[in-house]
Amino acid sequence: MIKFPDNFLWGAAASAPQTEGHALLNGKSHTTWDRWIELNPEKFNAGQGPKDTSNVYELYEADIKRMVEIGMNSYRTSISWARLLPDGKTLNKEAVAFYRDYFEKMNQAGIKPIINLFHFDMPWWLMEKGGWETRESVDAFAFYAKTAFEEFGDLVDEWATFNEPLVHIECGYLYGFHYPAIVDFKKAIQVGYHTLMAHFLAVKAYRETKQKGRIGIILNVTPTYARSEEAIDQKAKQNADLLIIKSFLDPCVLGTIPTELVDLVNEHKLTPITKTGDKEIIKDYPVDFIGINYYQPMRVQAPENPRTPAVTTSDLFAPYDWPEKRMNPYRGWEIYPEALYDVSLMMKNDYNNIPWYVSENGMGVAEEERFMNDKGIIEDDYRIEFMEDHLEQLHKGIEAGSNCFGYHTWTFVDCWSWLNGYRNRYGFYRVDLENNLERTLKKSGLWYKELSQNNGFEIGER
Ligand code: BGP
Repeated sequence: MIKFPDNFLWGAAASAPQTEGHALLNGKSHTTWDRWIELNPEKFNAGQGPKDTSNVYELYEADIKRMVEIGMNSYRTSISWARLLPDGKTLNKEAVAFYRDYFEKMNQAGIKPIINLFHFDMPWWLMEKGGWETRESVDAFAFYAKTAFEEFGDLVDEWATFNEPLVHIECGYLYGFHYPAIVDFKKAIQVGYHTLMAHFLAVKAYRETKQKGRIGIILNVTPTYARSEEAIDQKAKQNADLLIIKSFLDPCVLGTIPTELVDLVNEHKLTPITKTGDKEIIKDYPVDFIGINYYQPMRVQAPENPRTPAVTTSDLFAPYDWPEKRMNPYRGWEIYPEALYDVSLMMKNDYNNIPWYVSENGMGVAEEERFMNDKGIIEDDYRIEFMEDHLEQLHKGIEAGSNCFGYHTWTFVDCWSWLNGYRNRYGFYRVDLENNLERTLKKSGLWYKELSQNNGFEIGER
């Protein structure tokens, strides 16, 4: 039997844009997602957009009961910036009432809310001005963060500023999966820098408004694995570590942007515009904890024909396709639980053993109705196996002294996923799109209940 530390957080994560629905109702203004589907519906799987998400706006009370039913003691979701402050300045009273009731009901049910401020959902009014490309976005975000702390700080003890900031940077400015879907490395770095400063000004606002809880950031990082020990592959690893791992972890935890990263960015003529005083803010406002979303490892090799200055990240490090990899074929992601042990050690050894938790881990599978038994329950043993394998590695990391305080899965109820719509399902509860968004428990939900009740599980039982 492996046992996790006392008071371990067992729960799941989601986000406002992926669950709330009511995307253009109740005073909410457009985000980039709401606008993008109007402009380019063909980009979205089955034309499914944020309007079609699982209607938590109306169903949250019943959903909270479902959380309790499967033994969750915590839940992360986000506030929608465009709902709380539709024009960036004016408070939407209806949104305040909605979120207050949502968070209050969670607390009453013994579900600790962990509330995140930004999950890829840039308000359209700000995007029209350049979004994270402009410094204005940093101040606008700080105002939003301060408003959220003031409105909900009495109900929420755990806050996060951003979910996976690298994703809106890479997917929006390098890889084409998020609006504005352009390829511009220099803009990507500027967007990254402004995101980082927005994070810091939010933490500053948190400290200045003297909140009672903790604030952190959710990052998708793991150690990088290089193809070989050869110098060229190691150089690629070093570049990836700087851009993907250390770019946020170092300033957020250690209070500095690594000099090697500054040199790399300067060498490739990607230097962002900064402001006097930024360095001091970075030094003065470290986070209290880190959330780590982990799905797949990052494997790299030396790029074949790198350009200088680099035009995109593949000029600095190329993806490496490890021949021995195990795959989740639906999502196209490698399954490598061992990385959770490595990340535990990385947090312990390189980041002062700061408190951290697994803020997302899970397995997206398409057409899950194939696995439905005659009682209508989806027998998702693959998901249970996936999570047990990861938990075993995490447990090893905790035994080695890493300061991990919880494990959240992605996700609780099947949810909408950006361009992929409802193709891949991740939930402990199935959502029936044809039948009023009805939720049905999957086998993994029952397993999770047992896991959290026992605060552990029997290895090799299955
Ligand atoms: C993470 C995001 C989530 C979620 C998840 C699953 O990167 O934080 O928003 O979507 O990945 O990935 P996907 O939905 O792309 O299958």
